[in-house]
Formats: sequence, structure tokens, C-alpha cells
Amino acid sequence: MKITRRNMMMGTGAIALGAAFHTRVHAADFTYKFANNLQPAHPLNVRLNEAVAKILEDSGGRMQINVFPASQLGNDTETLSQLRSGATEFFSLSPLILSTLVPNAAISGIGFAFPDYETVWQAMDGELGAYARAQIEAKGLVPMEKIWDNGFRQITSSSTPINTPEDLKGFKIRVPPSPLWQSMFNAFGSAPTTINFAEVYTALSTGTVDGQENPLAIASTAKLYEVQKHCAMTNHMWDGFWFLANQRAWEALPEDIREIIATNLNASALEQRADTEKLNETVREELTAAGMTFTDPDNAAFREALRSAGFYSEWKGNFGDEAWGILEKAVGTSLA
Ligand code: X2X
Repeated sequence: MKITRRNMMMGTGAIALGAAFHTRVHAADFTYKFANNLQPAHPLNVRLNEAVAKILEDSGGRMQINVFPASQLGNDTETLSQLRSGATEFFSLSPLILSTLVPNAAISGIGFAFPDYETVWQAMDGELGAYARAQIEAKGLVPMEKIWDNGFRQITSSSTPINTPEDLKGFKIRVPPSPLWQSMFNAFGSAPTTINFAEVYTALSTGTVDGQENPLAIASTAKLYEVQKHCAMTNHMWDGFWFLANQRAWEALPEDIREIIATNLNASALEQRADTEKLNETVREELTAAGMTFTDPDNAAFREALRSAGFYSEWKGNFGDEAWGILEKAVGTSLA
């Protein structure tokens, strides 16, 4: 091979890269995967990337966590199976989707339960969150203490704007894989279809469903405004993401590394909550500029529609008096 300036430089570069890679491979005692269903620009991934960099640093390079955003390892249903088998070590998941494994984890997703964020965080950092985490642990998964924010959910549609609960009758809406979501939109008289988030953009663009519901931060970062025209600010439920570890993978880590991971993830959760709340408040303008039209319906009418359909009494029965009592105490009002 003729030595030129160009391939000499490439050679040097390759050696330097090789050396860096070598050091990294040997430095990390543990290399774990962290899966989630959100786009890289969502505050959850922004803060998660910061947290894993800090974990690598604080552990002296012993703990490497590689983040796989945007359902790269599979949709939520598949990734939950991977988490249980240990094929994926970490996963962030909505309490409602997690309820397919841990039924009472869904308690925080009851429609119109939380009036505001202050009540949400008091509940989720308090007795209600502790109750949910105990339920999760009983099924062999390890939840971090602080839940991350998804947000208050709003309904988007492509054909007609939603102004009243009557507009939801017969509405073909995508819901995430969870009995509580299915039940809620059945109570509205809609035609809900269960679709994992990984397939939502396609389902909307091909017209398989007419609408979906998600916080505005997701409508923005997942570019749902490209395939949805209207948005109704129903605030019909708050949703979050439990940060979950596979139990065997977690217990394989030395105590000090577990401590470093938990401390950093819980600290980043608080920053992510602030980011997401702010984004959900400010992004309406951006979505309007992208061509979406907004309606601000009377939320009380939607809540009343659920009540008169028997939604609350049915779910009080499903969750049982203990869980329901903790929820009512947290929100300071009788729900059923
Ligand atoms: O699937 C959804 O809609 C999402 C992204 O909000 C959840 O993870 C529940």
C-alpha cells in the first residue's frame, strides 16, 4: 500500500479510535440497555441521556447504560416481555400499560382524578406512588422511586373537532394497550382500537383510526401534527413513566452502583418533570403554527359522561377499596 498523507491520517485516526474503544470496553463492568418509546427530542430522553452520562462518570466507568429511544428494541408490549426475561435491563413505561402485568399500577390513570400537577407529584411521591411501587415489586420488577412525567392528555383528531362528550360517540380513536384506556373510551361511546405507540403515526397517516390522545409534548416531538388536524384540550388524565429494572439484572449490580443509578435517575426525574410541564404549556403555539386548530371543551361535561356511564364505580370495584381509598385521599375528593 502506497503511503499517502490521506491514508496515513486515516491510519492514525483508526488507532486512536481503537484505543478509545478498548479503554471503554475494559472500563465498563456492566453494559445494560434502557428502552423507551419516545423520540430523542422528548425531555425524557434528553434528561435520561444526561443521567446515563453521569452514571458512567460517577461509577468511574464501571456502569454503561445504552439508551434505545423510539421503540428501537420493539413496541411497548414486546419490550415489557424483554424486561421481564432480562433481554432488556431497563424500560420506562406508563403505569396503565404496565397494568397488563400489574393490574393496580393503573390506579393513577383514572380519568380526571388529578386537578393539577401539584396534586400529581404529592400523590406519586407519597402514599399512592408507594402503593403502586409495592404492587410492581410484587411482580418481580424494580421501580425507581421517582416517576417521570408524560403529562395531561389531550385528544387529537383528523376529521372533526371535539367540543362535547357527544362528539366522542363512535369516534375511531387509538388507545395504548391497557384495559383502563379501552374502558374509558368505551364509556364515552367511542370505538377505541388498541395500538402500540410505535405504530401510532402510521395508523393515523393511513386512516386506520381517526384520532388519538396524548400530551402535547408528544404531539410535538413525535410530529403527530403532520397527521392530525384538531386538538381538544380535555386534560382527561395524567400519565407518567415508571422507570423499571429487571430484578436479576438489578441485583447483579454491586450496592454502590445501584445507589449511583437510583440517585441519578431520581434527580433527573425532577428536572424532566419541570421540562415536560413547561413544554406542555408552551407547545400549543408551535402546534398552531404547524396547522392544528385547538378547542377548549368544558372538562366537567366529559367527567360527567364517564360518571353516568358507570366508569368510576366499575373501576372502584376493579381496584378494590384499599387502592381506591389511597387515590381519593391523595386527590382530596370522592371520585366514584
Ligand atoms: O402510548 C402512548 O400514547 C404514550 C407514548 O403516551 C405512552 O407511553 C402511554
